[in-house]
Amino acid sequence: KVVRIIGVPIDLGADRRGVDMGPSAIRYAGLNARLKRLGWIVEDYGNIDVPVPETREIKDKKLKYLEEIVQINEQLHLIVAKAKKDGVIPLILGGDHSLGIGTIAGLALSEQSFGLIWFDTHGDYNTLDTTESGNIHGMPLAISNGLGAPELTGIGGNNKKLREENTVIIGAREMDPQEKELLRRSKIKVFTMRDIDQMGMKEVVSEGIRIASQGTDGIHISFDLDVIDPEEAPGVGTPVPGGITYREAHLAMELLADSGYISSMDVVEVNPILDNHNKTAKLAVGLICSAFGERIF
Ligand code: DIR
Ligand code: MN
Ligand code: MN
Ligand code: MN
Repeated sequence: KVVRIIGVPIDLGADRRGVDMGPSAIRYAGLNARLKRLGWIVEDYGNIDVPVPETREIKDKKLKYLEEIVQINEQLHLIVAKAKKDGVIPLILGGDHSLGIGTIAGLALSEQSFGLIWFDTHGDYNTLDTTESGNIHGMPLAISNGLGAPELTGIGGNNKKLREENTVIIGAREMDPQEKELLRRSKIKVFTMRDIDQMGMKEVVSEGIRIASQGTDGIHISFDLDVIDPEEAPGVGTPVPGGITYREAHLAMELLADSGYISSMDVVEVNPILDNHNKTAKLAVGLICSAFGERIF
């Protein structure tokens, strides 16, 4: 029972500065001690080296900071692959969601297969052709599915790294028009906020677990804190009203923990600059603990 924490203080994938402080805020909220109390052996790898935007320039407005993001995800994918090889659970702290590219590329190098549950307001399924912002944090799911800039899809080998039929998005409520079209043409299962309203979180997550676990060795959770309503999680890169509640988020993590399928996790987009006394980082720690087996009673 070993969890290896890997911090990725990156904010090159998004316009808003501040998510680079996410790993620090999450550790400050007591992550390591709480995981230890749950009986986990915690190996903190520290943070990956990430360049500061002010020291770089944007070369391509459709793929901002491409070179830097490639270099960071090259590092990350090797560290994640090593964690899998060592038989520990990688827990990646962001940073913006562009780090999802490196995590998944690393997981794909492992002999163990995985399904994916992507908790997010957004589809993160933009490509070079569909992006309106040029921000790479809006692209990691598409990149992992082999769509987009070859410099990014090529990390860890030029393959499609996920199985569409084992991939699920939960909590979607804001997508770009062309991104939506592209996602519709995939086999990825999208549960929107409306689905959660109608079916309830329990049904949505149970169905998500069924899809992601079918024929796979485990489930990777990629959790963008912006999926939670900004009332509860104000400190995120891009707050959007109408998100899931504090309780729904915990229920989702508890059901995933009960399933026994969790094999890796990203927790991304915590922005301490927009936060209220580290509320969002504290919530992130609580959710990680629920995912790692903490129970109310
Ligand atoms: C938007 C926003 N779809 C983009 N994406 C965000 O920039 O591509 N993802 N905020 O988390
Ligand atoms: Mn995201
Ligand atoms: Mn998002
Ligand atoms: Mn994002």
